[in-house]
Amino acid sequence: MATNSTDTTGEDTEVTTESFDRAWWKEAVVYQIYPWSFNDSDGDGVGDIQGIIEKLDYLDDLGVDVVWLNPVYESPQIDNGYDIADYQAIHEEFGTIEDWEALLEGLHARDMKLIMDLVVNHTSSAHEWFVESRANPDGEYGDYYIWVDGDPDEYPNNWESFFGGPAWTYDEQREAWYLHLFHSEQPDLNWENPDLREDVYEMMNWWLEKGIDGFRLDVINLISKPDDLPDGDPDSDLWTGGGHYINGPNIFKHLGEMHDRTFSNYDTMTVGEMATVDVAEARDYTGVNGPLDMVFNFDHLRLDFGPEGRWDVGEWSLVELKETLGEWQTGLLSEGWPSVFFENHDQPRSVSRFCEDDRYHREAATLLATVLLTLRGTPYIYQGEELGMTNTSFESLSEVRDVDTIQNVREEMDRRGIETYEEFRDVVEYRSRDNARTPMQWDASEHAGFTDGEPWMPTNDNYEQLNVEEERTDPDSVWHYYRELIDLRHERNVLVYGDYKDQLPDDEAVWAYTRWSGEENLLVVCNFAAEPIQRPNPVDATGTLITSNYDDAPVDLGPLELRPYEARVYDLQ
Ligand code: TEU
Repeated sequence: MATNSTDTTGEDTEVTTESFDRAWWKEAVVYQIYPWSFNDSDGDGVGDIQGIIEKLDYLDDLGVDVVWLNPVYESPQIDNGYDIADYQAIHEEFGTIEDWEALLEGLHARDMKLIMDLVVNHTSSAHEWFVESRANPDGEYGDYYIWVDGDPDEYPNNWESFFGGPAWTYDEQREAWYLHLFHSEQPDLNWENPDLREDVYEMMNWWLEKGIDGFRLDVINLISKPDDLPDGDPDSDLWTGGGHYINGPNIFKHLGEMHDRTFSNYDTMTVGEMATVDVAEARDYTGVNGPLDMVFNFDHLRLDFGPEGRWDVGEWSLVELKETLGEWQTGLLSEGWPSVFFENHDQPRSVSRFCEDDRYHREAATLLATVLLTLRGTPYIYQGEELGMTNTSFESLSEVRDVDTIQNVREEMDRRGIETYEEFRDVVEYRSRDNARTPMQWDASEHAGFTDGEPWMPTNDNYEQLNVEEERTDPDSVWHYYRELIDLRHERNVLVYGDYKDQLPDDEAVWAYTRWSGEENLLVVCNFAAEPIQRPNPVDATGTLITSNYDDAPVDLGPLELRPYEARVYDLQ
């Protein structure tokens, strides 16, 4: 972890674990901004940095502490910015470096911090390094990517791309294969090359010198590939080949070096996105000697995969969700630090996914807010989640913009013999990353106040009722509840650092957990069912209500009569 970023002036507590070392990034609430869809200031239909600047007071009012900005670097935008052509330039549609500097200044002036998205598993094929690399194998950049000579009719191995199809493309110019774990225009960098590593560190230090407060590191546990590039196991790997390069052979060496050469010299926070990672590995990544502050893991967001995988909808159960998230709550107690999130730009909207987004929309969205903001770890709110934004609909595949959905859906339909989009529509509408990418809903005016032009992607139909303006005037809204819970988290350190215990692990409808530290002891109770439910008091204690998503919840803790999606937080005596 970034050791010099840890403030060890923590209050005395009975527990003396490393996790009780205080740090600003443990106490922070993070808000994720997807620049494509946040706010368009110039009417071209695409969000931009000036648009974000216009909304800084909005973020300040909500009470968040850190902004994670999805990639804004120069890019052909095949994968909405995750294909970077120049790490040190801003994509023209988003603005200029001066705009970006004004954004950083505006955030810092409001005591908020900024973390940038670091995408260094791959670049765009338009990056100068790749252009040079394919043109000149013996030149300076010849070895910056993963090239394999060989027969153009024979793939170097059976690895699959995350976006469907083989992870290899034959390049006619260099007459060799190159690896791309994502799109063919996102070639993977060769982290075994020390010159590449130096260039990456130099670029990271350039951003750190500009005053940023950290990085979200894109698919960072994929960067180390074994030299011999062996075949993967199609039966046991989530992505064929993944067993060889997920947490690959030199991952700790590379990340340790990166840590030492870059962010450990600054007061930063770092969060590594991990394709798959278990709790023990996460402890190694985020513990005392680990290179990162925290990781994103996706175990809880795979519970609803069907037998055919991600492009199949399966049944998830609350018992499994509690078990999965609970393991991360308790497993990173004495070492390491968890992150907590239900949404990001790659995931469907949580209220549509885990609850229901019509009848009890407000109750369901606030129930999820309660969990997000009262679990242990740093919470991440994705833009629009604070309104309870919902999944959208796609009449046909041509309405889908996301390259991951388009490629995977075509391949899956082919593989499974599904002939028409209609037959597959429910799955696409449930799972597509585009669900998270519809424009932010600011008000009831045309295109939800996101743009004066034609938006790059249509707004969700429900924007006239579900928008910031509406919710800010309604004291009972999802937005106001988020604000209240963010305040509560800031006031009560037990919510940040306290221990976690599930009081009813086998209950199929109620999630009831305690959080305690020193003298403070809290109980959170959430009814995940769309109907009323009765339960005895889950703890042997009395308690006083702190907050609830129903305004007439009883003040004293006793036997529980919970209404649909009711959530309550109690102080225990
Ligand atoms: O995501 C990695 C990744 O695994 C997703 O693409 C995946 O499709 C999703 O999590 C569902 O499992 C990161 C970025 O967040 C994503 O937007 C990029 O497309 C991807 O890396 C490539 O840079």
